[in-house]
Amino acid sequence: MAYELPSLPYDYTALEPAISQSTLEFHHDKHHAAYVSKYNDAVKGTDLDSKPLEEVIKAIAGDASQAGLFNNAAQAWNHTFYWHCMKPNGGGTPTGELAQKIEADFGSFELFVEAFKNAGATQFGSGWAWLVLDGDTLKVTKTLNADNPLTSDQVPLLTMDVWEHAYYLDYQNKRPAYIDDFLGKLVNWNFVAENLAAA
Ligand code: MN3
Repeated sequence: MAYELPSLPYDYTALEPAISQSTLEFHHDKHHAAYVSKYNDAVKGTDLDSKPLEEVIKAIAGDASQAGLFNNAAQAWNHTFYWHCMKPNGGGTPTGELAQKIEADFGSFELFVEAFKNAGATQFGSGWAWLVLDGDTLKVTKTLNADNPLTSDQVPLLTMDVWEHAYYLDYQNKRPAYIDDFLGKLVNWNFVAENLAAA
């Protein structure tokens, strides 16, 4: 049961100028596609082949003998989730239950922003910044390389890719500028609110 590379939920030019068509073409059609393809090759013929991606990720997390399969499974999942975390004319502030929960758990939206920017900027090397629901509490976390919060029993609500391939064509070494645009112009708060409501 091959996992199919999902299409982007918007056009390749939809996030310009914050994220260029060229970045989305390389990031989705080359990087994400490669993770999916390598995952399918690695899972084929194993007893995990019939399982959904989330279950495979949870089943083999921390198993050093399955590191290759895990990395490609998690990167396939992370990227699909990441595309939905952005939208054209995104950014701004969340509303409703999500806004109240962020205020309650971080003190204010500004303090959440500070924590999320800090997580993205201080992830040394490649990885991801996340907003997760951990038990009943919202938390900001960061993970290295392919790791994701599903393996810590946390519910991912929002993620930002901070691998260089996510921003280098548009921002070169200026990761903080990419992070500012991600929060200010790209975040799809409706998607984040849906994830919280479903958690
Ligand atoms: Mn990436």
